[in-house]
Parts: sequence; C-alpha cells; structure tokens
Amino acid sequence: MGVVNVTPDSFSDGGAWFGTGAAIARGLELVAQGADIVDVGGESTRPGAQRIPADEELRRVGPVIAGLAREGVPVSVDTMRAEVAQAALDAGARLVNDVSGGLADPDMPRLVARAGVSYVVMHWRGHSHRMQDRAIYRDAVAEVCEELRQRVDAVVAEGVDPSLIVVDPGLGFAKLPEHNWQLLTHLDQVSRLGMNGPGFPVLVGASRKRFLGKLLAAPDGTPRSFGESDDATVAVTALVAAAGAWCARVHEVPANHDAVRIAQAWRAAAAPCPPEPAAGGGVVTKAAGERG
Ligand code: PMM
Repeated sequence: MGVVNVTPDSFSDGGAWFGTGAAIARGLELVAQGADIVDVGGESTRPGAQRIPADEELRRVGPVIAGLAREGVPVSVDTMRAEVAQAALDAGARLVNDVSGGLADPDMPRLVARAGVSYVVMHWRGHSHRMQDRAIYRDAVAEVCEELRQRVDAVVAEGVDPSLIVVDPGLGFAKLPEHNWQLLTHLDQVSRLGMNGPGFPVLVGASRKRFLGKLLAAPDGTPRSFGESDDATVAVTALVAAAGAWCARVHEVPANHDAVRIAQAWRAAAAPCPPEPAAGGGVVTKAAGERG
C-alpha cells in the first residue's frame, strides 16, 4: 500500500503531495512502482496534530480519489469520518482505512457495512493531540489484542462483514518504541486477536515512524530524519511480510515492493512440500540438477 498524504503537515511527508495534480501523479507513480493499493488521506495524525474540519478534509481528498479511481487505481481512504468515507466511496474508493477503528465516528461502521467494502480497523486510544499520554501498557500485545477484539466485535455487531475486516496494531498511535517492537514481533497474536482461530489479515504501518529513526539515531542521539528511515522501513517490511502480514503501508514503494517479493519467495520455500503428483500426472518444471 502506497501512501499519498494530501496534507501540509503529515509527520513523514507533509506538504510533498499537497495539491490535487501532484497527489494524483504521485498515486499513479506508486502504482507503476508496484503498489497494489493507494491510501489517500487528508488529515494528519502525527502526534500532537489538531483536527481539521470535515469539509476541508473532503476538499483535499475528494478530487484525488476521483482522479485515481478514474485511472483504475484501487484506492483506500484514510479517514476517521463517515461523511468523508461516504464521499470517498462515491468518488470510487474501494477500502476504508479508519485509524480509530470506528471509535472516532459512531456512524462509520454502519456506513462501511452498507457499502460492503473492506475495512481497516486500527488500534487507537484517542485523537493525536493527546494519544501519547495513553501509551501505558502492562502487556502491550495482550492489551492491544483485547482492545482490537472489542472493536472488531463492535463493528461486526453494526453489520460489517468479518471477511472484509483487516486489523492493524496502530504502530506509533499511543505506543512507545518498545510497544511497537513487541507488536511487530507478535503479529500472529494480533491477527488472531489473542484467540485461537484463523485470524484476520494484518496491515502494518511502520513506514518512516519515529521509533525507527530513534533506533538508528546518531552517536550523539540525533534521530534519523523521516526521509532517512526508508531503508529501515524496508527491513521491517521484509520481516513482517515473511511473518505473514497482509499489507505494508509505505511512503516509498520500490524497495518495499522488492522486500515483499523476497518474503513471498521465502514463505513459499519454507512451506511444507506439496504431495508428490500421481505418476504420469505431474508437470516437469525443471530439469534434474537445475538450480533456481
Ligand atoms: N499511520 C498513519 C496514517 N494512517 N493507517 C493505518 N492503517 N495504519 C497506520 O499505521 C497509519 C495509518 C500515520 O503515518 P503518516 O502520517 O506518515 O501517513
């Protein structure tokens, strides 16, 4: 999933694509580079960000979504507002990415249910201006799983089809670096929401986040800048894709696309061998002794 933030102030790429033409061109570029989905957002969720009015959010994302959808791009809308999600779906978006998991706007789950589109339910503990005060956990993985499970139950009770739900641990949203690392290394639990069963597809949004820049800080403690955290993002993408994540949400696609393809080969090679085909019925794909 490639990100297009149509905002002047997103923490990682604020201002770069703030304008309809530039944002549409960027979305098309992300697809050409290998993105399967383009996530379009008009409201910054960086820690401390203040909210903008719904009509301003819509003014930013509406024309970009319409332009990309016209070109056949699978678009998701990154919004916490049902009103914006509805307009985005009308403009051609096919997925709703709600970082509040339906908590910010009680009308959102019903709207998603009616539309019958995929719904990203992210773990969230409150709006950006105060979320880091809430980064308090005894057991981050267990608590995030439990809170996400409650959200999933709530949106399903509003009519959302469980087979269209994607869950997201919400890296950086009311999380300290140690919480992000614990969640990243327990994605199987996040997928199953701490229960037994097949689990939900998982989306991971680690791209350019502060915990990467902090980990790779210079000897004097200066954190890596957002733009200098792309290699670290690729490393996380490879690891989470190899661990079975469904989607990595990233700002720079090409190397992340490579990382996903490497992880696919990795998982395919690690999977148990298929049973030997019946005699005479198989297809020979490689000469004996040939190496891949
Ligand atoms: N992170 C941001 C915005 N939207 N959506 C999902 N599903 N998961 C995330 O982790 C996420 C998100 C903040 O990052 P940005 O401002 O760089 O886009």
